[in-house]
Amino acid sequence: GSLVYDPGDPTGSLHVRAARVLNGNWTGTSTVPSRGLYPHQWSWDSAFIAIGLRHVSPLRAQTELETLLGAQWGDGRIPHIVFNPSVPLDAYFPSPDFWRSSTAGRAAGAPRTVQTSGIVQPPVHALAVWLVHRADPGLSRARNFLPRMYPRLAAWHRYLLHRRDLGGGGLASVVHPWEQGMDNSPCWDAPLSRITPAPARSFRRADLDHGTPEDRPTDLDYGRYVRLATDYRDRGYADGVDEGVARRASVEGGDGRRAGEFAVEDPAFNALLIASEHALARIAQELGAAGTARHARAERLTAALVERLWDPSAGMFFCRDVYGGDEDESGAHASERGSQSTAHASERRSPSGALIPERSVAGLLPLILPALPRDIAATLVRTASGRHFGLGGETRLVPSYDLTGHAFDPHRYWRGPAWFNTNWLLERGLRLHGEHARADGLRAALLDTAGESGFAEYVDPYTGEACGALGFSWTAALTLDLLH
Ligand code: 9YW
Repeated sequence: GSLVYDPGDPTGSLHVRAARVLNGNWTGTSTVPSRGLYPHQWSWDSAFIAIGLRHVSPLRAQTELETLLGAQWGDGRIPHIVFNPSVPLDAYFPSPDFWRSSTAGRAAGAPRTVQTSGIVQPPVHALAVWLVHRADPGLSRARNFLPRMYPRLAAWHRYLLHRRDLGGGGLASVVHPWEQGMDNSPCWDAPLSRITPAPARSFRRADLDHGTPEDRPTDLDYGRYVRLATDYRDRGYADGVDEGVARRASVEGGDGRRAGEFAVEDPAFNALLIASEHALARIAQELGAAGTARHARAERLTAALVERLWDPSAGMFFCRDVYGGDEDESGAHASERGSQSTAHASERRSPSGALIPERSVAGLLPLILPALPRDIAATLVRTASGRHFGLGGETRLVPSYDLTGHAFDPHRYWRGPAWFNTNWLLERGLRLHGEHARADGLRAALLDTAGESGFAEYVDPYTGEACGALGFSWTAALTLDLLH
């Protein structure tokens, strides 16, 4: 009811309409993802928003990122939500009184004045900072934008690559499905099934005031999200057993690193981290330092991504369930027990956990990486264009999940609908690897669908029918980026 513009207003060019959405969602210091459903600042949303906003206002784009990075924690983490203090507590769940960042997050260096969540989202930020700088280098230099952002981005990457290397193989793990950004992806079903849900009566979902329940995660999913977030908060948002404030002995594993019950290495999260590491190298060079060490690190991480998450028979990347695959209580890994065939050889080299055999769009997104081996890039393009995702054929936009998968639902959030940020990343990846015809087709479909759907949050991948919120910020922002 509090819309200050009509997101469905079809008058004006696509550019004018997209800019109008971003103006309507601007609060003065940042942009909300959507007026009704998401009334605060979200981390990866702000990065995508800034990438589009730079074409209409480089100053607002810089401010967007400065506001977010201003809420960074002392340990380097960038929180997934920065709360707007003027929004009523019951407008969004979980609210600041759930996360209690300034008290529960004190040991991890949470800010004292601004309230935030305690989990993170995909690290698109260095990439966004670099692209925003490039849009108006003069303004950027005049405002000292890069020198102010660089140390914060470096600390952010350090946090992810050190505190979050829970699998010990060099990649960052997410400790909650919300951290990866694709909240109810079927990839989380197996690792989540081990989590005891919080009772439904112990919390009240605010999202159902805005969305159709059929388009949203289920109550059972929510109970598990709440349990994981509560446990993380209650151990002071500590990531390793060594830094646990009030750690729970019952969840310590045999490898000495385990603090929580959920840890997943996700291909999209890590691909965005690697792309951002390349961007950080460019920022360092711009500031007069050598970027070579960072580029080299990004290449090593690309190799680790392939080593740990590539599944040659599926022709795409899978998630790794870091605490999965060890059914016996002692915590021994499957590959260390009995019957070892040659098929277990790769498991022995990367011993932690097991791959999750679910085809999510996340498993295609490493296509954005410049150092990806050529044969893997070619295989990803084939997989995207085949029956599981339908690029350039069966679907208008690439779905969030396997069209033939057991959990596919064309309307339920991250279990099938097509999203604009993931399709924008694929468009970039196709272009990077020389697939210009496919990239052009996807770009045209993105622009048509964004305009026709009223800049919807997500759409039916076959028909383009709007789902979720309208006037969604990253949809409008990435439309602007594709128009330039
Ligand atoms: C929620 C804001 C966020 C996105 C996530 C998306 C959703 C929040 O909205 O999560 O309450 O479910 O899954 O990726 O950042 O747009």
